[in-house]
Amino acid sequence: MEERINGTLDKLEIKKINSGICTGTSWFETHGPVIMSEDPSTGREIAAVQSASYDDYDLMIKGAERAFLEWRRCPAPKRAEIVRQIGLKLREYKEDLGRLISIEAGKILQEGMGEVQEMIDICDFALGQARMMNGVMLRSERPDHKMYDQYHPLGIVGIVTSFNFPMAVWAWNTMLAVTGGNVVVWKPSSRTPLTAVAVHKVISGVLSENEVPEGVFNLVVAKSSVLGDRFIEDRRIALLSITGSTRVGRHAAQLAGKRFGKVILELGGNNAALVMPSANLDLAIPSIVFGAVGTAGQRCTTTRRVIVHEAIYDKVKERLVNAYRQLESRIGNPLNENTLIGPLIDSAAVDAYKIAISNALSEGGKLAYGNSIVSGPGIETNNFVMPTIIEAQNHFRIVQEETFAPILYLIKAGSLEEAIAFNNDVPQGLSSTLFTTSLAEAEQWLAEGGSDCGMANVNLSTSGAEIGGAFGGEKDTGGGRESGSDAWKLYMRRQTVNVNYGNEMPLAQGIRFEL
Ligand code: UN1
Repeated sequence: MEERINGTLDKLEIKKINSGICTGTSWFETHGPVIMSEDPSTGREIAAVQSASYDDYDLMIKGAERAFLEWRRCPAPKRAEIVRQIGLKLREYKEDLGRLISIEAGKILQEGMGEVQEMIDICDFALGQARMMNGVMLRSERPDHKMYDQYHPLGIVGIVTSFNFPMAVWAWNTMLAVTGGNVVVWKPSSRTPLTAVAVHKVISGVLSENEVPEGVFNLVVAKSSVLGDRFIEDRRIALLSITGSTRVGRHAAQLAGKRFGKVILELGGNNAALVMPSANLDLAIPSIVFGAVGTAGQRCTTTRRVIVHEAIYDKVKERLVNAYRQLESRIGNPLNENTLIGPLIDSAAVDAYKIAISNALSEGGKLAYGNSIVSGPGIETNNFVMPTIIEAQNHFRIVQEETFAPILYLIKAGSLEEAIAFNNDVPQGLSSTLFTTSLAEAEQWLAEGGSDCGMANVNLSTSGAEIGGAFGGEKDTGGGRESGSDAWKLYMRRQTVNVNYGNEMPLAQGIRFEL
């Protein structure tokens, strides 16, 4: 195992101590504290990053400002040609990068590689989008006037990512932003800095071969105590895309709001799966299990609540518990092929798991399965937890919260209407799903009185969204959208253009103003 890890680090050119700033192909000498990255599965130190000081960051931003002036003049399809080549490089390094995600974030290899695939997919998406970043011709009410809208780049786009998707979220934002003519500054989670360093090593060849100006693709690894608020407050950052907890997002939105900074927020979820009596349980049960325990419950799209019609409640409970039993032998090192559930990211996450379970039980919840720290052969740290099912009620304080751990609350509902009301009766509004074979129920769920979430599914998991759709959610999830559909527009400055090609001065609204 140790050899395989070292092999991956070597291939990705991860050194013992790495610089915390990259501007494309150059790496700065950085002056902030050293951040050591640890493997959550083994507790072993992987490698370190010498993080950036504020002055290092400032220098980098000055370069990004200069790069923007050049990059914005490069035609979008030419910019996307770089993105296309990045996509090819990512294909080449898919397994290595996927393995590094497993090592540093603890995700199973399948999910690590799936994450790299998301990056490849968004490269392809952005490539197509490059020739379709269209505005529309609008109808002027005035003779000899032309009116249309067009989309210009904003400038520097700041991207703050979380440990649980340490590469893909950067790619969703970056590929659209740079195709649109922006430059990006990526601040990854301090818990997963090496994946960010590795991505930059992998793409640097493409950037140098194509003579992409330094300062278009920037990476800054910095402690939040050094750069957190100052990054958000920095007027030079035209748009901030932030993925993280609702608490972090609320704080950032308030700070950015003071300077009217644009933000895309992708915050906490509290995603429910509704199960109706007509549901195909052979499909529903594995979908719920994947949603609830995938990435050890550390996705913002993780299924946290199962809201089951009372007529099938006991059956669904029994089948879920049986499925969970089969998972016991599948918890372990995420690099092993047999593993379906890796570790939580750190001991604080394990504490949050324990506290949430104890709160749920003290509020009247009933443990149906789990509630233990996993130990045994091959388990080297206390970061592995047993996926847990608790019978609960929707209004429990703990059920209303997002705990980043594999805890599933089982909730009984008397009707579809009640189940929908429960789905919506939480502060968050990211993802949701309904299992049914009734067309009427499915349409009721998708109608304006149905799910209030940014994503509403029928007969598939709450997690594992494709990049082609707009990703994000409402309420405490922050309202942002990233990735597919027309999310590219959020990275652009919309400009409405009016041209008078006549010799008269007709005023809108028929106003007469004669000298
Ligand atoms: C996240 O957890 O921050 O839909 C992103 C999914 C993934 C992305 C999750 N495609 O589960």
